[in-house]
Amino acid sequence: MTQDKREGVVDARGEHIPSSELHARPSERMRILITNDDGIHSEGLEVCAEIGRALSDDVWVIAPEFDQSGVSHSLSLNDPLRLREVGERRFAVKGTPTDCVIMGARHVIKDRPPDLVLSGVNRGRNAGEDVIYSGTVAGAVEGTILGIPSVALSQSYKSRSGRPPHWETAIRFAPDIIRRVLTAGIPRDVLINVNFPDCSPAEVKGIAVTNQGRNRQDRLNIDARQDGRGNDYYWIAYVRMRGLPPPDGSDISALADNRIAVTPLRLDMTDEPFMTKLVELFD
Ligand SMILES: [Mn+2]
Repeated sequence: MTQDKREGVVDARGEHIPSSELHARPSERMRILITNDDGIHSEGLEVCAEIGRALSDDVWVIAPEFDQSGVSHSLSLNDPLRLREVGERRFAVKGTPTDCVIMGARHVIKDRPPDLVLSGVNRGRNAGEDVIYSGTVAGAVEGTILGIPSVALSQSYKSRSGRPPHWETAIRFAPDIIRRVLTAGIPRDVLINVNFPDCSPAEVKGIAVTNQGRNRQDRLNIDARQDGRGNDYYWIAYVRMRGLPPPDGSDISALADNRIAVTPLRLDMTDEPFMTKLVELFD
């Protein structure tokens, strides 16, 4: 995106987006709300706070008490939200990432709501259909619904590798990516999903603007087991997939190529081409 006489921006297709359609530009002293889905004690949350502090000194952390990975956009309606102050500008909420963003923007810092929501950094990528299940992405979706520019951050890593994620890769590249995206301006009802590849900063091959890809459908399985008393129980299990995906402009193929995947996502999930067909069908 390029700036257009401060009246708006021109997007990648050369279309002009007026300023009224854009979120607020980064201010001198941005107020940043940090949340995640891995919980208040997760390493990635500290990584995200560090990324936030590289952008501003007004950083607030409001994150779930417990791991909320896979909760997607859950909203707690049947249980009370418990808010616990765990430090300066730092709170834990017994709830979901969505709850945390609402608690932040509408309660904890409602006197001056955040200029930016950062959600993550997730332990593991959120690419392809992961986006649908992801509590990390949901945190950024909620910020977007509330009219706040929002970015989801995820660090790819192989959970079975036995070594920690390359957090240094997210720390090294996230602040500049966020700064550049905010300067260009994020269209209203759009959020940015950033995935960092599973490699050291030196091995990163570049930044790719990507679409949301497709994971292999057969990778989710049920792992049936028995407990100590012979009763059946089950885990939803991911099956390891072999082979690299073909280069198709997606987040998944960019990550396989050690590139950072930057994907703009829309709140509006309407499929326009099929909508046109449906209109003909019901005409
Ligand atoms: Mn997670």
